[in-house]
This record gives sequence, structure tokens and C-alpha cells, in this order.
Amino acid sequence: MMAAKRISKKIVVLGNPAVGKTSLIRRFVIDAFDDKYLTTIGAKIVKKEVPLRSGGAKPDMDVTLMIWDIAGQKTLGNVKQAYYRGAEGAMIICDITRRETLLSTIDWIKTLMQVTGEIPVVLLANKCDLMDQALFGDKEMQEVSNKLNAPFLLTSAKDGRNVNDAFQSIASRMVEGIG
Ligand code: G3D
Ligand code: MG
Repeated sequence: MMAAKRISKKIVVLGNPAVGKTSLIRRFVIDAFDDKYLTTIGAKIVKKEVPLRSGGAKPDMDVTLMIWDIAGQKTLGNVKQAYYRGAEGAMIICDITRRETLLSTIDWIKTLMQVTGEIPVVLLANKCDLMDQALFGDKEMQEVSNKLNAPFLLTSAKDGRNVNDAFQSIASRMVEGIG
């Protein structure tokens, strides 16, 4: 059996303040870089390897995700271009309890793609453990998902629902080169 091919990919995690970006990354990542990797552009970078196994249909791959998190509570306007540069995939997060966070996702992705061009994106509606407080549902998610050409998942950094699947999804889309 051939060894899995190893590749490394930068992804950026985007979305309005307090949607749960850092919490989702923490839930997913075990192997975190030290805080000294906080860059001068205000990004915290952690890495995690994601195994992609197709059961023989395609070659196995181990994708090391270099996951860039926005440090602090930066908004779209003051995220530096260097944060986006070189990104090969993006996770865009909104919070089901705040409707404006869903609408903002389109602006985040536009700004990103002005720097990166078309890259694979996954849309996450986080805090799905708070479904009783949801201010939008699948229909609105589907509309934004279509606009962004990105699949969407309901996630919870609190109970862990779909967190692994979300990172698996972006990893496999990047490897398949789906724009
Ligand atoms: P950010 O990195 O996008 O700014 P954070 O967001 O990860 O810092 O999360 C912001 C707040 O939302 C935190 O609460 C965090 O605990 C909470 N949160 C994140 N994800 C979830 C989730 O899936 N479910 C619930 N219920 N809460 C979540 P605090 O109170 O610490 O500010
Ligand atoms: Mg954060």
C-alpha cells in the first residue's frame, strides 16, 4: 500500500466578532502552536492534520491545515490583506442567534476573494445548540450558500456537532480544487 501523500494548505476562518471562530478552532485542534506564532498582522495560526481516505477511489492524502484565526475582535474593515494572502480555502462562520452575521458572510467572502481569487469555501451556522433562539433557518442558509457557492453545515463549538465534518469538508474541497 502506498503511503498517503502529504500536503499543507492555508485556510482562513472568517466572520463577525463573537460568532464562534476561535471556539470552533479550539474544538477541532489538539496540536496548537504556541502564542509566539501570533503574527504581527494579528493572526493566530494553528495547525492540524486531516486524513482524507477515499477507500481506494482516489489516492489517500494527509492535509495539514494551517488555520488562521483573527486575533482580537477585528471587523471586516480592519483585517489586513496579509491575513488573506495565500489562503487556499475559507470557513465563513455566522451565528444562528444573530441575523446580521449571516448577511455579513457575503461581504467577508467578497473581500477575501479580491485578494485570493476564487477559492473553496464552507459556510457554517454556529451555535446550533441554541436552536430555540435561532433567528434564521435552512431556507436563508441555503440562499446564502448558493450565492457563495459553498456548502453549509450547522455546527456547535459547544457540543461539537459537525465540527470535524466542517474541517474535513474544506480539506477535501481544497484537494479537489472546487472553487
Ligand atoms: P469569535 O472568535 O468568532 O470572536 P468566540 O468567537 O469563539 O470567541 O466565541 C464568542 C462567544 O460565543 C463565547 O462566549 C463562546 O463561548 C460562545 N460560543 C462559541 N461557539 C458557541 C456555540 O457553538 N454555542 C454556544 N452556545 N456558544 C458558543 P463568551 O461568553 O465566552 O463570550
Ligand atoms: Mg476569536
